[in-house]
Amino acid sequence: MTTLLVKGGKVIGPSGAVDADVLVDGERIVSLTVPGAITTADKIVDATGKYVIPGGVDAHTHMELPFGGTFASDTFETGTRAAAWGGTTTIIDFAVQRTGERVQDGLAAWHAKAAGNCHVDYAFHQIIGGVDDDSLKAMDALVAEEGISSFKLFMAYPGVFYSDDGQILRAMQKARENGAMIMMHAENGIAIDVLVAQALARGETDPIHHGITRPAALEAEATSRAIYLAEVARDTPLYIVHLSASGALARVAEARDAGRNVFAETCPQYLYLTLEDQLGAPGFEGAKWVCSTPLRSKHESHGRDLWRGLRTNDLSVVSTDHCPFCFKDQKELGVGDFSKIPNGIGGVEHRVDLLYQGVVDGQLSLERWVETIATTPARMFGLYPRKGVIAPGSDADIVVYDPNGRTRISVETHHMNMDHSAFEGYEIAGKVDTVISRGSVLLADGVYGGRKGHGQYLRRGLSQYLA
Ligand code: DUC
Ligand code: ZN
Ligand code: ZN
Repeated sequence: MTTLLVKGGKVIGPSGAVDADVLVDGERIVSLTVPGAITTADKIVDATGKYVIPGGVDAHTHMELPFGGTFASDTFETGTRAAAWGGTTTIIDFAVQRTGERVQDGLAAWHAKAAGNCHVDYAFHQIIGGVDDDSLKAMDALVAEEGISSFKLFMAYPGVFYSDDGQILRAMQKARENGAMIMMHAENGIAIDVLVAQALARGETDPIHHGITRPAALEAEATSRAIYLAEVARDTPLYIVHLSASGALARVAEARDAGRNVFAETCPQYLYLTLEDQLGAPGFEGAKWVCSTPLRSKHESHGRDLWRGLRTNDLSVVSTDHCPFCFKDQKELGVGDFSKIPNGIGGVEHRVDLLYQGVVDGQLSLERWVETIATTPARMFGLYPRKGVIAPGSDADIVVYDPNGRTRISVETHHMNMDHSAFEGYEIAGKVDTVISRGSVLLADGVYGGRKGHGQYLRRGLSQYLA
């Protein structure tokens, strides 16, 4: 087998930073040694002056998601290639069961989209769009046979993905039996639809009204309800996706303080972007930032509280909710009616960099950066220690990160299949230098050497993060 040595770098792990060389044999890491102990290998990557971190694990992406009359614009091929460019070597995408469809058929459709097309390894969560006897039975089969141990339910989007409280409770009870994690889109969609209809009747059609009609209180209310329902289902593990607001965070923190198996992720857009500055951009421009949960007001405490939540582990994971739509022809479906703008922001390429900027800004330690972008998502969703850590026996998914490099985010240079960037012009004081996936060098010296079909489907176990 081919050996590869990553030498001279500072390896960042859960217990801190150590100067170590990393030896890879084939697809696996075989050892960490004192610097200079091994001098020969088939290939040598010089990481002197750089950080050596586990490949990023993005636990929330939507390649090719059908939504709002169109499809998310990244395929598994383009989206996983962009992920690789940005230092993410594992994605967990959401297979979709739409109301009226069999869960197994939705899953098979997702395998067909992804198989043979991915540049990095991939796994699936399953969206349950119709909780009934059949889909509940399917949940057992997916956990036992398919390596899918997490199920997303929606308290929003009535008529599309929405589950009512009784359906949610039934799915939670099922998860309590089979050990799965329930992932929740926590917004009160019934109340939101009333606010949307009232806004449109008043002629309020611009993109900013997407945010105004999805107030933070309705995220906090749904988060609280989900936490109570999970308690009734005998403390089913619950993971709140794309948490964006202080009130919802406070509900999660309370539950965690009480020792509950309640977790949450946030996304870079909620840490950096706001209702006023992006969603409120002049004319129809704000459509680029229409996503749900929405961007929040800069005049409230959300951004500051989310960074704090990442430090205190009330927020355990940073994912992207990567769901790109082009401005032309896709976002434009909502000209004159914000409710018809497809919901989603693309960012799978930028999460590792944007969170490193949090280290530079003093918001996160180096260890916490690695935990939130790689180690904890791997543990949360049953991929550890194969993924998320630099350790003997783990997959050789390694990123060399250059703290002296610079990254400028732009549609001109990104690799996602989008005609704009949600983070246009952002400058990061760091740079993804080298990306290795299962021992194969995908990116080095600015040259991409990955290929579609390299990425393999990962069967996941149960969460390894439970109290
Ligand atoms: N939110 C989005 O912004 N896009 C897709 C689905 C979702 O919940
Ligand atoms: Zn969602
Ligand atoms: Zn999502």
